[in-house]
Amino acid sequence: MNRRIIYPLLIVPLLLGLLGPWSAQGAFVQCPGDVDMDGVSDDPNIQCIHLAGADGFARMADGYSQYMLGFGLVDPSTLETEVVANYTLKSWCPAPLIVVKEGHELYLTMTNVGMAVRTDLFDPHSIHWHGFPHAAPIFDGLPEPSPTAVMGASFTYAYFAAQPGNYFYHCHVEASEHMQMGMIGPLWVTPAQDDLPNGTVLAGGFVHHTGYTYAYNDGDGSTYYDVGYPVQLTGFDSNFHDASETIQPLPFAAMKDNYPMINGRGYPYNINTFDPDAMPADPNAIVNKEGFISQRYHSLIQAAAGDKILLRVSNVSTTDIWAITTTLGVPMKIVGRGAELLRGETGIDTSYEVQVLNVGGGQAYDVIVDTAGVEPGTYFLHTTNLNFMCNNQEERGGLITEIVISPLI
Ligand SMILES: [Cu+2]
Repeated sequence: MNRRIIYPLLIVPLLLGLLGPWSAQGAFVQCPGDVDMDGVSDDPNIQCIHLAGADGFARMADGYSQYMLGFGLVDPSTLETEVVANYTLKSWCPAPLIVVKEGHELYLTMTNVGMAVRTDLFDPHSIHWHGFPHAAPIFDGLPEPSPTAVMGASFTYAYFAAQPGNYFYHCHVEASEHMQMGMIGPLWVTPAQDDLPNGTVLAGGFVHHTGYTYAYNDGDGSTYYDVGYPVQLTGFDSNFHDASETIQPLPFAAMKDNYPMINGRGYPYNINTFDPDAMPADPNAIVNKEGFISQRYHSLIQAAAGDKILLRVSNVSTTDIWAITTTLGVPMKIVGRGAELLRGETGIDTSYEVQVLNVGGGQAYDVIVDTAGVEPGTYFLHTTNLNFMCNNQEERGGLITEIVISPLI
């Protein structure tokens, strides 16, 4: 069946899903192709993800405990009746990384499990896939044309991942508030070119081998990379977060990030590579005041000399433009912007190289750093906005991370 026919038909059963939570039976997950009912689709072209919209806490790199809102990842084996109870205060900072293959379908269920700290509030939440092409308004997450999940309710968003690229998603309800509070996560669509048959010769004579990965369907291997990393640039304004926690008027006009972060942690917390899933718990783990590991992604960039590093950069700050650079001594090659390969309509290569990349709020870039010729050692990726290399009053923190180049073995 043609997809144009499938999608209008899909909307009806998904809308019926809105009725589910009213029966107070707990979360309502819709995962097409889940034949054995384990929460995972048995159709290899369908990916199901269940997120909990919640409040919670994060640990700033100077030790300060910060109240936040966010999304947590729900284990698909969780009983629907236990999602609200088990995922209260389990928000992640940033929200879980979602990776989808081009051509696959993503069914993203979001259950609003309420706010344990702000029991006076009844805010709904939504998911907005920022930059998603051809979004159906009903799945776009804007509170005006789209449903939003009130506390206790679930909503399943359906997407066809037609276009590879570096995206992010966030709650669009009271967006400047809920985004400042932390409801933002990275979302990547990997290109079909990754799955070409071994030995396929691309333009210019580039030979694809099984396991090769690319940022885009470039047709010539120009976006090939060996290792890829998220670089989510953001910041928390602790005055705003504290006002939210203590039920004070929110200082929107005075919003000012004083905890700049990469992937939800300031430096040097962000180079701590503890395993968040280790059992027993990793003694180096960064835990929040609830004893929960909410900051699960480190930012230590590791590569072997000669590797091409793909940095999936996004700026999700509600207040700041960030500029980043590295001390590697090689330029950053910008191959993608706004989830689009940098090519003109005639196919002309419009990628470019910079030493400093300016990233505005809501922008996303695909950056390739070629370490050929770089001596093994430890280097820095950092902001050139010197005032943002801090964790509030503590200097030499914030928007800094390390790049470790190891010798080629
Ligand atoms: Cu929200």
